[in-house]
Amino acid sequence: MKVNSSNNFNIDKIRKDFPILSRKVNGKPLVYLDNGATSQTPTQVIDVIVDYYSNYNANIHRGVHTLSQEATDKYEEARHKIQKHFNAKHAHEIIMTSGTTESINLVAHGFGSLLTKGDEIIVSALEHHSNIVPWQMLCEKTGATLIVIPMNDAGELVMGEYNNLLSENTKLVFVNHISNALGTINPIEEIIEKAHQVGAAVLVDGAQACPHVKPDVQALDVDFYVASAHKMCGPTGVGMLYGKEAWLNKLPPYQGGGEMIADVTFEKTTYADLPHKFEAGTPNICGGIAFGAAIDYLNGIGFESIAAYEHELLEYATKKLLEIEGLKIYGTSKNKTSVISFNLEGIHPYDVGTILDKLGIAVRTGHHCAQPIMAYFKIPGTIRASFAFYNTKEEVDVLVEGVKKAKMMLT
Ligand code: 7TS
Repeated sequence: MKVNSSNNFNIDKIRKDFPILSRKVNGKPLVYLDNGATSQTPTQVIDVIVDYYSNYNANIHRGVHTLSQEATDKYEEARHKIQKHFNAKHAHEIIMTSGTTESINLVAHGFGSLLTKGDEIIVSALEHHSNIVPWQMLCEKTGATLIVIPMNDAGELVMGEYNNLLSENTKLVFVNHISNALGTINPIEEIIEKAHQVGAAVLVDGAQACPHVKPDVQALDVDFYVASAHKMCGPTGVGMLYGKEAWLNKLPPYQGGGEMIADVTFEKTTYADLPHKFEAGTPNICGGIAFGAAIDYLNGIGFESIAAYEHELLEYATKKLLEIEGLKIYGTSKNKTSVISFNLEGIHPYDVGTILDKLGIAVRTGHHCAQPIMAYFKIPGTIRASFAFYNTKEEVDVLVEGVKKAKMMLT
């Protein structure tokens, strides 16, 4: 049995937790390297989903009956797990959402009533579209201006420029923790500290970071932090927004409806306390509970072990891929996670992705919802292999052979 150098990391045992990893695609063993898009789900989480629908499926926060109470208890237990995982001060600072995109839109909507003409929002050149478009919409609505921290050829933010962009007009800084397209880990500690010096709030998008690291929102002193369960071995359609209590109290509700009210008359409605003020309607109850189970699962493996193992995979894959002539990697920061975006000279990424799929290898090709990054490099897109802790060096070898084959077929 192989035991990795990282403590207690038993890759054979871990892979057995993921039933999907033993399926075949196009007659070949699946090599799943599209974890940046969505992660796979372990039996421990699948069992929780089956248990919910088999035993206590009911609406929450409203029934006196046993099933509703059981579902409510489990759902709130999941919120507490998320609170503990991110080290939020209060459970009511965790808002359950449908995912990162909704979390960002919730905050952007809230700032609609706080910003005016002349205010500035800073985003980074490394953002996913879901981190650009809501702020553009907010600027259109409020007259605020969107300003961008530039990047360099390694795919790193130019921090000197960031310092120059900050001013008393800066009201909000928005940056992802880790870039989905390049894997760059951004210096969020410094970004948060500098933004606070001019009185701006900071929202960090942790969608790509949370599968790899365990953020401590109090130590970071971040104002908002967002993530999606489906990139953390949980189900799709559920995610979280952490917000400092004071900020969440300041922002208006995002959606009106059931569950988010204290009192309703036709003349006036008063809103429920946190977190319910932001949780209108029936949520993804099963998803929320499964999100808690996914967090338990990841912590059971341990983030230090995950990071150490994934770093080995990254180094191994980078070295092997660079041996292929004409292969260029985009995103070469020393500070990056297990994502490799690359192209073969003169070959469209889509064509490579199609051949890899025939070989059972799942990668993402295209602009990765980060068109400004592709524009910077003047390319239509990349082939992106994004590794998780359940991938292996043998799978990297299959990828490398697949890329060689694709190159041969396409040149
Ligand atoms: N922010 C980042 C940094 C992301 O990578 C993604 C999804 C999102 C936000 C949106 O997350 P959602 O769960 O609300 O959809 N990124 C990707 C990707 O890289 N490939 O597919 C989805």
